Amino acid sequence: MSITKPKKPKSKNVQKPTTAKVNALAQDTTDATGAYLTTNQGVRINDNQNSLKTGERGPTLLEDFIFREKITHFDHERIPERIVHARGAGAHGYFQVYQSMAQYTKAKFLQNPAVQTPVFVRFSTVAGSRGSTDLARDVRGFAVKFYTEEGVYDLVGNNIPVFFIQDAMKFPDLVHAVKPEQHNEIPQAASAHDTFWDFISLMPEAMHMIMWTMSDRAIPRSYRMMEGFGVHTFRFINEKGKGCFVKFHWKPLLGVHSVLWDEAIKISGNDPDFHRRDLWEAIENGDYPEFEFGVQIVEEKDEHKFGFDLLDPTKIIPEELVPVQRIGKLTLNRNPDNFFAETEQVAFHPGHIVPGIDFTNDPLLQGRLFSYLDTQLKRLGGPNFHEIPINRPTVPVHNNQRDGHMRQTINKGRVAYEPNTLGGGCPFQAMRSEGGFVSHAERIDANKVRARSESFFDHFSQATLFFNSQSAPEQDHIVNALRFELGKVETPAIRERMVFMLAQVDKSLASRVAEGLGIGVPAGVEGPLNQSIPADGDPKRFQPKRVGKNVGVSPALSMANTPKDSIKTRKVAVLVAEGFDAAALAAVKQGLLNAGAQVKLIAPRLGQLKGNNGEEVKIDFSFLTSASVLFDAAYIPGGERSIEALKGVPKALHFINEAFKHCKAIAATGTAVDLLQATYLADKLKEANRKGAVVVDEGVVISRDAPPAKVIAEFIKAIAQHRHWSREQHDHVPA
Ligand code: HDE
Repeated sequence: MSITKPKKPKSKNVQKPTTAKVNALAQDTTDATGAYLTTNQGVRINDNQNSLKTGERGPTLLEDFIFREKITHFDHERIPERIVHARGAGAHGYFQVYQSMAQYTKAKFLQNPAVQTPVFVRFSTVAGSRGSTDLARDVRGFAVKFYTEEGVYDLVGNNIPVFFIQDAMKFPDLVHAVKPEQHNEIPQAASAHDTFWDFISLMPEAMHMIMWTMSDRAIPRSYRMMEGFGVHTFRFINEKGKGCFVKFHWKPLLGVHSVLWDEAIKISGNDPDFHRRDLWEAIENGDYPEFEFGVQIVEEKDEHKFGFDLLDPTKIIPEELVPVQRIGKLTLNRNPDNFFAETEQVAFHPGHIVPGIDFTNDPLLQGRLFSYLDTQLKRLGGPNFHEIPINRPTVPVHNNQRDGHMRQTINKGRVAYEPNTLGGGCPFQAMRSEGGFVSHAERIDANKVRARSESFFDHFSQATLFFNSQSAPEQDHIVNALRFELGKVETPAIRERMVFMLAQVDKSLASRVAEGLGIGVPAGVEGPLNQSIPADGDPKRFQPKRVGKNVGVSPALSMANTPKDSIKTRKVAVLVAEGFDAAALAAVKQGLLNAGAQVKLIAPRLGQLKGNNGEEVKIDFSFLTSASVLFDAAYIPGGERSIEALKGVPKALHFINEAFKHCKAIAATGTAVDLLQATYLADKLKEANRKGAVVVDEGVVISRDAPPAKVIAEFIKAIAQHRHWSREQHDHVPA
């Protein structure tokens, strides 16, 4: 067999990059330019197949600098993964403010609506390793790097507005508890195990966060459909030096949506990259994810007017108390060119702030300010991680920091100190009026203590507020999540202590979880309720205290109230076999595409299939390479041969039953109605045979002979609802 040798590019065809095009660090011209293989020193390689040996059968020589460079680089291809938030996906984009926020902050990127500030965003899970599933029940990281004209600003937030702990001192304990257990490194990317619940059951301050992580918020449908929060209270500082408190929010324009737990575990097997792929594909398709930037502003004089402490990261400011003002928009419009160079090496740090933004004394935030710099030193190998392209500010850096591992900058001249005369005094300090950063001069007059303020001790009111604010299906899902998680706990005493803790949040919640675990709600627990107490601390003082009895309801906390007016980017599966009703498929597909959805054809096999008009269509997935859990809705067009064929495909029936079980919109037209007879939707068919009828029943749209327009309109309405939870009450599908 002869192998044709690729032609060497003629030198005139080789594109020589112009100086202007060359980014100093992007020296690595890509394959297509006809470049030669070189060492990292630029020496051209003649033999990339054989190492240097003493004779053909002899030992390899230490002298082989080409081999040694290649293998050494390979050996070091993996850097330590992030200890938390290891699994993530990133995207580039830009941020634009809607109107000047000068009244509150002097931050330049929040002044001029005409300015687009470049950003890089990284979404992540927390507990799992880099290769773990996207659909773990977990908090999602939502970290935004703004490359502002005043330097880099990082807003390193989560998709849940509160945190498990109040003081950074407890973070290593929390993470050790949730990570795989130390003796056998099990389970991966899951909180459903003894050590996590052991720790949580002793820490009442975690209960508010637990309500969120056990809710569907912890299994989002997409990174594009979740909120983001700065969590801590920060400060805005205006030109006059006046400060106010601020909480940051990201509101997805597609609404806030989640999947069911049963789907999450099935998606994890079918497509562990589900969220990463979803983000990537949306951007490739031009469906740019958009999030509005929201702020809740509290004047300094109002610091103590709430029943909780603004510095306590286990508390929200209910939106009904302080409305979220939407002040700008984030658009993600470009995928990274290289996952490692950008998404993996990006280094976020809550301490990267710009003039106009400042910290508060939230003890969790204060601890983070140390941790993130420290972690980058280890993870990225030294103090020069800011020189990695993704981490570089878009404005010049001038300082007297020098040397260290992997230094890229070649600092010229003799001066690396300040003050100096030999360097003309440069670089100079910047006056406040020149954009010099000045910390907010908060007055502090206090003793040096290790302590926690009693204003932090109401651990249950907002947990109750969250639970009370959920719709009935959302509450059911929390109960089921806790039954699952605690059901995986092996130590009975931990389950009991947790159920007792839940009883402090809501009695019905505790008794429903207890019932699922086959235990009662204990009347008390051994030892104080809160066991996170200093050695000399008085357990009585550390007991949780509820402030006020009636916590009320906050509608903004329920995903049931999220906007449901669009099917943009939703994925609709169309189930077909040879002989499908081509006219119906074409009409419904066009209707869905016009509304912004995506349509994929699924059939018993891949390749091309003929419709009943003889025309061929390309099949996107076979039943083997796809699953209902990867879609938002399903449509089955008629066509006698197609339906007869699908009746004999168990996976097709399973697909429909499973989509039905997961409360998704389903439409069927023409003879497809007969296929539904063999599924759990059979109940919905009674009316379907009436001439011209369109049955619309809890997200199921069926018609034997109605005009397509009618079906399409109803189907679109049904998909926009995201899910039809009422079905959970009566349709019990063993799929
Ligand atoms: Fe983090 N966190 N964290 N965290 N965190 C890290 O920094 C830490 C906390 C968050 O996509 C680490 O670069 C401490 C709250 C995100 O690269 C590390 C404490 C919130 C990301 C670290 C917290 C976050 C991290 C690991 C308690 C929401 C991923 C790798 C005091 C407001 C950023 C790294 C990315 C990453 C420490 C708590 C968000 C070890 C000590 C609260 C989104 O430095």
